[in-house]
Amino acid sequence: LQIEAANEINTPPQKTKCPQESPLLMGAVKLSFESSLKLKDVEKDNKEVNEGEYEPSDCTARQSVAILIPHRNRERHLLYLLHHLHPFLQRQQLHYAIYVIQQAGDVTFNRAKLLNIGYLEALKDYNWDCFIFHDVDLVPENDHNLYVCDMQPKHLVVGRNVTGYRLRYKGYFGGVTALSRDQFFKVNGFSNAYWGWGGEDDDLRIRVELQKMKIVRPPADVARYTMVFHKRDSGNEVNRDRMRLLGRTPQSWRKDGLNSCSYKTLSVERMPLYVNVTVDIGKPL
Ligand code: UD2
Ligand code: MN
Repeated sequence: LQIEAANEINTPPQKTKCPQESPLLMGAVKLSFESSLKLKDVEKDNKEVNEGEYEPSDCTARQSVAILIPHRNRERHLLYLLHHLHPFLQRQQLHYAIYVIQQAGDVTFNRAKLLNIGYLEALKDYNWDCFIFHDVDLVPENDHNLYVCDMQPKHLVVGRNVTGYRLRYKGYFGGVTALSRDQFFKVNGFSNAYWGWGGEDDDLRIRVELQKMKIVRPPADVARYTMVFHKRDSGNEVNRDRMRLLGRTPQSWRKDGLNSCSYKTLSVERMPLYVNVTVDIGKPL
């Protein structure tokens, strides 16, 4: 009797695994982009988020997911994304954290390198199962578009409002993708060599294909996004070298990627709704 009593006191209430399908999902939701929205409001709406991280209180999440957002000078887009993404991820009953990887200075933007850095830095906090590589301006419209990793690398953006919700081209792998820790490691991450706009997403597709992996996509009716309107940023001009770079990916991927990603971390700020990692990534050779 005494032993049983002791057990009752010492055993914490067992959380069971969250269900295969979350009961909290709502399907397609109406998105709002209010110009009056403030960071303080979004913080108030998301009190359960702690330094960008959240886990369900009543069950154990099936995956731990790091959301990586490359960023410079798109504060408004970031605010809209945080506003929608936190409740969206919570309805999916995930253990997650949001990382914003901020390129310091005004040298040409390098989305892919920032995402490599996000992967490396996030793994210093926790052994995340899954990584979502996420443009700052894309807001998911339907929470059945699950932010988890599959057996194969996953492309989550089949359609966007601005392109009539159709896949841009066969093999398109831009915008938002989900790769497990191992899948991303296996392809040596992104190339670090793409400065400016374009090509880095196709390069990652080639890496995935070289590993005999196959890109999967959710059904078109759920893999839908609204892209907040924007023009091409200054400092992110079209990369004229991208076709040449894409031609040599099969030769270069082993030595250009996670294993050659050099940078200087300038700060890691643990904000209420995200971890802000500011980095000096150098400049094009
Ligand atoms: C497309 C792809 C994107 C990437 C890009 C080419 C889609 C939906 N997206 O985006 O994934 O492959 O082409 O590089 O197809 N950013 C900043 N500040 C800047 C510049 C870029 O924060 O000054 C970040 C931000 O997260 C942005 C992303 O980089 O969403 C991609 O840049 P973009 O939105 O200007 O390019 P876009 O929409 O053509
Ligand atoms: Mn965009």
